[in-house]
Amino acid sequence: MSTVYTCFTTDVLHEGHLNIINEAKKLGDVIVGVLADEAMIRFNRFPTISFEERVKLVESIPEVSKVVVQNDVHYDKIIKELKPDYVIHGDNWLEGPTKAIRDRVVKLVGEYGGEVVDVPYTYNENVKRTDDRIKEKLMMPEYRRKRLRQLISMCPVVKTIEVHSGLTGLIAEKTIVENDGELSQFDAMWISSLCDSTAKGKPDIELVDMTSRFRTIDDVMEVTTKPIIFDGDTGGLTEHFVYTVRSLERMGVSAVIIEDKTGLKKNSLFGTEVQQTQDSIENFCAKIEAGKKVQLTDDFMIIARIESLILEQGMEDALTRARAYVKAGADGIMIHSRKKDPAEIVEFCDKFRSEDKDTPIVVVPTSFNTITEEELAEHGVNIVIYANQLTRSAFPAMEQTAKDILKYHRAKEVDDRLMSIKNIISLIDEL
Ligand code: SPV
Ligand code: MG
Repeated sequence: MSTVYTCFTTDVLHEGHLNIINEAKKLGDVIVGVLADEAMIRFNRFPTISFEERVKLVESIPEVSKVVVQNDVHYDKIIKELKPDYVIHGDNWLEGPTKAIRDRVVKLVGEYGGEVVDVPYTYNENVKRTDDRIKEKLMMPEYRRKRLRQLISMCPVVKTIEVHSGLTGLIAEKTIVENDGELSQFDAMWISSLCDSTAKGKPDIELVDMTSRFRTIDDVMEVTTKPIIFDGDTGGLTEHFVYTVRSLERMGVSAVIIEDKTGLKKNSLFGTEVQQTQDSIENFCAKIEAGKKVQLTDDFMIIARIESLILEQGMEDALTRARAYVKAGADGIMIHSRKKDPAEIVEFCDKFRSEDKDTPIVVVPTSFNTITEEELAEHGVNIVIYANQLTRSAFPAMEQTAKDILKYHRAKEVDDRLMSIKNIISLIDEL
């Protein structure tokens, strides 16, 4: 009897999956791989039910003879173990980033005379409704909020990109690339105070008020499912911060990062070139404690950001503050630096990790941009935030277009570098 292998990356079975199983059954004994949690995340399919529940779901299909775990989006290990006569999949993997997965499967099964079977992908109203329902579920506050903690425990490093609108949210949500056979995408989104203010043409001095910042969060949430880390600046007065925590938590934001500065806050990348005052350890701890006290779920995180290296107060001061903030209840530590050389960040992470193995560390490698995510993770970093690169790439492109239209008195000369009208109108999903 021939064996047929297929892998499911889903939480809900619909007729498309059952069609694949039926086609598989015609070819032989059906073995189904259930993709493990971490691989589901890499694949942009964040699980809404547990791995065990997904296994049970597949086991309930009568035509399936055996269910196995597939740990990686690539089939290499499982194919080497099972040597199936056929690997069957929807023909949607003939193009796009998943083509790399298919190419590897074709090569592997070819080595022992196996075959890849591409079944026409089922796409109809029912299937679309099921897909939409999973997406809607992931958008709900209770799912989105806890997703950051889940990611921290499941991924070596949580890759986070700045967003400040529905459009940038869509880029964070949908961009997925295939690089040397590996799929890569962003895990989370950062609502930067710098970029949220810049998008409004305002300075990054806590001038854009919370109502407006919440409006940005809402715009992003309307069109995305990924978890949100909110840049809470100084958190403001402790008496105000507690309300911010409640609002963010209720909206489904996963974390707020507050920095230990007081008075008129300026952007950290100015460093000591402008007047900035660091808060006392005592005051800042009281703010963290107050925030933790009002929070209603265990999911929400208050992350304390240390400005000692930015304000040239030294490594010892940074470490002393980290210890105190964790003791006050901080769920994570963000350490910031504006040096080009990542050495002081690495030193902080190594020293902090030698005494605290668990508290998540967050970094924003804007200045120290030569160090890779993998290297940062080796030093104990859990979350890497690309805090302003989308804004900084969009601005010069728009400015150049404006200049050229003024120069040529028409838009023909700029047209080649623009997104086509067809693409821009199909960028946005319709319900
Ligand atoms: C932001 O993105 O607003 C930040 C990070 O706070 S930084 O601009 O580097 O201070
Ligand atoms: Mg900021």
